Amino acid sequence: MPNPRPDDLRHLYRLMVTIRRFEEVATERYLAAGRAGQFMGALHTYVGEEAIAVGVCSLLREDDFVISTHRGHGHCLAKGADPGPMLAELAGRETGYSRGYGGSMHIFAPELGLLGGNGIVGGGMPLAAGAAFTAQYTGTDRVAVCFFGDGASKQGTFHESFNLCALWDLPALFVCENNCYAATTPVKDSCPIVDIAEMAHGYGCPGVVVDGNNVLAVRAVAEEAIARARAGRGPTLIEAKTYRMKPHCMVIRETRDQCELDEWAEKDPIQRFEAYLLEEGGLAAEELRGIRDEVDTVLAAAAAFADASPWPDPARVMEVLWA
Ligand SMILES: Cc1ncc(C[n+]2csc(CCOP(=O)(O)OP(=O)(O)O)c2C)c(N)n1
Ligand SMILES: [Mg+2]
Repeated sequence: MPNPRPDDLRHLYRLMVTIRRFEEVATERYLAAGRAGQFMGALHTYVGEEAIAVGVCSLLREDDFVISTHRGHGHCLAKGADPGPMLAELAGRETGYSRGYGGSMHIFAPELGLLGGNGIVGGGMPLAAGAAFTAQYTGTDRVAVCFFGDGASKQGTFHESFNLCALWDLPALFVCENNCYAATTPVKDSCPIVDIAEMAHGYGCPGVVVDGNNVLAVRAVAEEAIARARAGRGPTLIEAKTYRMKPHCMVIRETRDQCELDEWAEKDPIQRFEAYLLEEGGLAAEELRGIRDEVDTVLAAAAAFADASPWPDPARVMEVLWA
């Protein structure tokens, strides 16, 4: 894969910073709501995993499908979602992507190819197989990307869905975000093999391990897998090794060892990409600061938009959102 152009590098950086800052703003707002006696539902942040969604989604077209998870804000933003309606959804407002009915785990924007987050671990995989089937059956070269966690790879849905995609050469990409834990369960306590990617070989498909904290490495493996899917050669399983830098969600206290947290903090995907951009990408520190400032401005406007938005009308609660 040729080195990305400076414009591509800026785009990747902006997206990664947008995801990080979105999660920070969402966390602040969640805590503030709690102090005010309101509960905003679940909030699982993607801090530390930004390189995966950005590396993969930056290669997708708008008409490609993305099937997300309970930890899905990064997937949505990387696929082109607007932080305003996203924060509005988190706040339960009418202007949210799911009209405020879904919250953090149910951001759904079919116009962007986003087929939703999912509160059911492993629930997205059959949807991804269905989307990939649709792409093939209707004679398009669209692809379906299914993000899921290491924990979800132990669900039957993974095996059923991957098997079908392999059998019918469906244009799917399964991206396992192995962040070392499923809630508080370490992956070594639930998985008999070191590399989840190996599971693809049982279905005669490529399974690739990649450093999930390196956006350019993720992009390189995703490019090959997407090309394979578009060419009608079937699915690939990418296992992106990463780490979530925050607790599982807002209501579970940190259980992980501090040394381990410190070790992974050294591999922060944004800091690593910044170092690359400055040393090899030809971008200046001032330019990166400018991008971060722009992202802050966008997120401040998004929060103001959410706060100024109306609550959903209870009289319309039974209306079908998407026919
Ligand atoms: C079918 C099902 N089982 C259990 C849960 C509770 N639960 C929510 S998130 C989670 C951990 C999922 O781990 P993983 O797939 O590795 O994703 P991560 O949270 O690490 O991103 C669990 C067990 C659930 N939501 N759905
Ligand atoms: Mg996990």
